[in-house]
Amino acid sequence: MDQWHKSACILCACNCGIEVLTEDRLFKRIRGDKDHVGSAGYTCNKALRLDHYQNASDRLTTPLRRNANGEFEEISWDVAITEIAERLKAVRDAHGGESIFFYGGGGQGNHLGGAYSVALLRGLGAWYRSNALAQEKTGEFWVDAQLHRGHTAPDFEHAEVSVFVGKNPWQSHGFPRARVVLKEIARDPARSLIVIDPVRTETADLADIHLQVKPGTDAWCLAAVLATIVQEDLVDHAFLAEHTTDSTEVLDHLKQVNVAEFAQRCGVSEELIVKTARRIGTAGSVSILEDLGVQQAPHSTLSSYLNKLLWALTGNFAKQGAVNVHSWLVPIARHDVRRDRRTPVTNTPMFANLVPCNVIPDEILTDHPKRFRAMIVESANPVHSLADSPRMREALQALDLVVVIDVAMTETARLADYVLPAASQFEKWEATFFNLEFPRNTFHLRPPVLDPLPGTLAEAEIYARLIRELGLVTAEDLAPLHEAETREAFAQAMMGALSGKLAALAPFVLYETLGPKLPNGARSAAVIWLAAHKCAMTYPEAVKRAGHADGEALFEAILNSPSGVTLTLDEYADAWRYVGTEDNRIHLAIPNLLDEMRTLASAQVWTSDEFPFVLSAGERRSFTANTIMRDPTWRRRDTRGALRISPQDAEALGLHDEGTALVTTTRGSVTAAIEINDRMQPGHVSLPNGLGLDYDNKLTGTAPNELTDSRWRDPIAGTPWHKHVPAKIERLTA
Ligand SMILES: Nc1nc2c(c(=O)[nH]1)N[C@H]1C(S)=C(S)[C@@H](COP(=O)(O)OP(=O)(O)OC[C@H]3O[C@@H](n4cnc5c(=O)[nH]c(N)nc54)[C@H](O)[C@@H]3O)O[C@H]1N2
Ligand SMILES: Nc1nc2c(c(=O)[nH]1)N[C@H]1C(S)=C(S)[C@@H](COP(=O)(O)OP(=O)(O)OC[C@H]3O[C@@H](n4cnc5c(=O)[nH]c(N)nc54)[C@H](O)[C@@H]3O)O[C@H]1N2
Ligand code: SF4
Ligand SMILES: [Mo]
Repeated sequence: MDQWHKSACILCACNCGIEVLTEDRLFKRIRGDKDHVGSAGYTCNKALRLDHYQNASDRLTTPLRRNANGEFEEISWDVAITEIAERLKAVRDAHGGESIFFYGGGGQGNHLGGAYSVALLRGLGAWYRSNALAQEKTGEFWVDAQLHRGHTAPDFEHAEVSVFVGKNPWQSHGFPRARVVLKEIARDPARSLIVIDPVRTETADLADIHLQVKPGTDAWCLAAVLATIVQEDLVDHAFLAEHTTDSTEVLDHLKQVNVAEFAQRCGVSEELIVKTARRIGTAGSVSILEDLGVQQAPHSTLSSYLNKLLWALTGNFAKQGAVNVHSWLVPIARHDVRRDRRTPVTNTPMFANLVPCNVIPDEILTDHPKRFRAMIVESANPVHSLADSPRMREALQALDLVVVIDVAMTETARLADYVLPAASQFEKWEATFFNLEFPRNTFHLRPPVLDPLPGTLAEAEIYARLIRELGLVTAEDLAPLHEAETREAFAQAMMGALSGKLAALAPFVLYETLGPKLPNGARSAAVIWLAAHKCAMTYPEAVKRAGHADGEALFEAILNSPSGVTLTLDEYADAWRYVGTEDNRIHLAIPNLLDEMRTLASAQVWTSDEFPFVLSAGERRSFTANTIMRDPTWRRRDTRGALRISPQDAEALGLHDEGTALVTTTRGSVTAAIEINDRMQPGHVSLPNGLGLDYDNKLTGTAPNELTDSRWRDPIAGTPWHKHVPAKIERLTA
């Protein structure tokens, strides 16, 4: 029988609420969920195509083991769990738990399973982990930590001036109901949209000011805008005096910037720089969002810092329409300034406790005694998504053990020793911890739409089976928790458990004890119980204002709200409560970045006579979704995943639409279909993200990381320069 089910889209971090009409296991129709706390019925074009994820032909349905001939053979779950536990134990006993490295733990739509991975890792003594945040956001997290210790939320719905730096929200979203909000801003003559992007993007089409920088020159552009704000004295002195430290030092640095010179360096007229500075400097409220265009380009950490100085120097904080620090259910993006953790082989700093993605192969491909020996990959496809795919393949092959947990046979799974089939995100209880809003922060726990595909398991159950097999927790350990009859008694027993040896294994303990008592098979939601209690203890007033008396009430609300709940409701001044510095001020000076800004005066370029183009490898387009959608027929537009090139460059190279070109970098050569596109400026070409996947033994498009080099990375955060790859383009066919 046909039935509508509430769920969420899993293709980007917005996780818009959806309703799915099923027929047997098919997703017949999909529409926005009007009751959803975050999206209120909104979706983009992509959500409607989710059947291509759910019912893809390369779904895994049985555990696989690589045999002596290097081929996969099907094995039972029991054999898989026993053997993997044994081999993990062997690696731990020989080289220490820290030699077991974990990558992933959640994609755009699924973080619940990853919450249980922590218990397995701690139980094994494994400390090193990473995920995609360490190839985009860790530089920004580090800057946030220096400035205010929190993580900020923009408020484009109310901002008088909205600024996007290296971000194309029309395609990539990144905040709720993006297209509706962008159109509202564009229609309102009292509000302004400012876009900094070398490409005339769909967002730039709507903008009042488009600063069409040369690729990789944002630091010059941002410094010039900031310097104008300082030199024309548009800073908010009262805000600086009351709420910040070191402002004099920062203002002095910016006074010395030669605006005309920097404007020329980034390819934007001085007039437009000044116009931008005045608009930002005189606005009632300003919100700013940066993304991959700066985070995956040269000077990325410096650019993050300069972006944040834009709102800080103009006092656009803790008020409507401005930038605010938000609450967390689970802090996925926080760097602790008091800890200096480093990677074991290369001694590289780890921001937010994550191994920088670009150093991962260096931590494996070495004879250093502390190198990683085993790797567990869950909900990620690092062979495809990390810089330098050839080197990632080599690294995986050098490990003693690789275990991949995924729904599909991916490029990474193909190189594993064991592949474990996960239930899809519509076949289990699921949620993400992308709860990053202010003043109303929301969370959505989704019940399953379908039963699991036979042979698959939820990640929580996979980790639990491994922990049981390893014997990390005994029946006696769990007895007091099993005996608790009421939720109150359970809470007491759990608090006791958390102060003892079980603390590190808390997610597993909850899964085993509270989990089976939860209604409707919501066992893997058990870990949320602890998060809800922590949330209510950390932000008691904001949680009460959102309608939850305490942690228990919040947990109940989460369990019983298929369209999501409001976690915390704040007043704007509360943003200061989330600022974690000892003096509750924003600490403006970051000395090494101020030094880096000074070095901008001596011009730097990364292209050369041999590689004259800047290739942005991995652009978000109307039909890209990382590597979540593997079936190429989901794509209604840009079906070939074309290389976009300006008409001027195409003419000079003799390229034609529909033709192909050879793209060469220091790392390799690929052929790509050509699309001549006047949105591109001369000297800049772009390839879409997430293409070049092997589906039904057929490749479509170009895998961007066959062309990237892990050595091109931010010197501070170790994040890649995917948007700035020096390249050569040659004509192959007309
Ligand atoms: N459709 C779609 N949406 C997605 C995703 C997807 O795969 N497809 N992925 C999601 C994920 S994981 C993420 S992280 C976000 C990323 O979202 P975005 O960061 O918006 O995505 P990109 O298209 O990679 O890059 C943004 C912009 O950077 C510009 N750019 C390139 N070089 C430079 C430069 O030197 N300076 C500046 N200022 N800009 C530059 C590009 O022209 C592009 O418009 O998108 C999310 N949303
Ligand atoms: N060159 C270049 N490289 C890039 C980027 C770029 O712009 N250019 N962007 C980077 C960015 S910002 C990101 S976020 C990364 C994304 O890259 P990754 O972090 O590797 O993640 P995804 O491509 O989203 O892959 C998610 C994996 O999860 C699997 N999956 C889906 N549902 C489930 C489930 O329920 N359980 C399990 N166990 N698995 C599931 C999918 O099959 C897929 O293999 O790529 C990065 N790589
Ligand atoms: S891809 Fe579109 S529908 Fe899906 S979560 Fe993102 S914005 Fe919403
Ligand atoms: Mo991302």
